[in-house]
Amino acid sequence: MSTETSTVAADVAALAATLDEATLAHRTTDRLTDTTDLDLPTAYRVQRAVIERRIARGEALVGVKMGFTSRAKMIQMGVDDVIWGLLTDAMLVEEGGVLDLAGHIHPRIEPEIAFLIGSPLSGTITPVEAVRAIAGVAVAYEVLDSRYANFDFTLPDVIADNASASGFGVGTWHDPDTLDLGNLGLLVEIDGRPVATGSSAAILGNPLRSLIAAARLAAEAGIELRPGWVVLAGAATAAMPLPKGAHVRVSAAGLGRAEVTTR
Ligand code: OOG
Ligand code: MG
Repeated sequence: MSTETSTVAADVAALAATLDEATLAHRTTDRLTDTTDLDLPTAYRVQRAVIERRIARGEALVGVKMGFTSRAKMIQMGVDDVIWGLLTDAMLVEEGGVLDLAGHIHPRIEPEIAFLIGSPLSGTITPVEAVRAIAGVAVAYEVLDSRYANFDFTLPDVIADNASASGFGVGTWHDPDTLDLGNLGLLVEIDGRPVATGSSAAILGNPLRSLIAAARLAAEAGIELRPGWVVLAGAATAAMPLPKGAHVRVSAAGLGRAEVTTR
C-alpha cells in the first residue's frame, strides 16, 4: 500500500473560505496542495467559490485575467500552463488614481494588454472572430498579491487563489483596427526609472491568442465573455515588487499609458 498520500479530498467551500479570509486579513496561508488533493477542475471550483463569496459581499464580475501567457511569467513562477482568474469591480483601480497598499500582503505589478469585449464570446473562435468581438484595446497593469508565502505555489494552488489577482488599471481604450497588436513595445517605469521593457509579442506571439484562449476557457467554465467585460491578456514581462509611495507608469507604443500612485 502506498504511504505517499497524506492529503485529503477537497472541501471546496472550506478551501475558498481559507483563501478569502487570508485576502481579507492580508496574510498568507499554507499552500492548499500541502494538505489537499487538488486537480485542476477542483481548483477552478475553489476559484469560483472565492468569487461567489465576493459577489455575496456586493462585488460584480467585470472580466477575466489570463495568466502565464508569456514565457517570462512561466519562467518567473515555475509553471507552464495558461490559466485564468476572475476580475470584480472592487479590483479596478481608477486610472491615474491612488492605490492604498495597506490591504496587501506582498504586491507586485506587471504590464498587460487589455481588451474590452463588444459582443459575447465563448468557445472555439478564429482570430477574425476575436477581432470582431473587441470594442477596444488598451495598455493596462495588473497588481498581483498571492495568498501564499513568497508567491510559492503549484498550478492548482494558484488557480484556486484566483491567479493571484488583486487589482488592475486600464488606460484609454483604442480602436483595435488601427493597430498591429502583435508587436507593441511595452515599458514599465517606477518613479520615472525604466524597470522593465517588453513586447506584446511575448504574449503567446500575439495577445489576440490570449483572447482566443479566454473564449475557450469561458466555454469550459460554462460562461461567456460578456459585452463590457475586460480581458487582461497576461503580463509580457516578469512582475516587479510594488513599493509604497511609488508612481508607476506602464506605456505601450500606440496605446498611451496607464498610471498609478501607491501609498
Ligand atoms: C499568477 C498570475 C499570472 C500573468 O499575467 O501571467 C498572471 C502569478 O504570477 O502570481 O497574472
Ligand atoms: Mg497578470
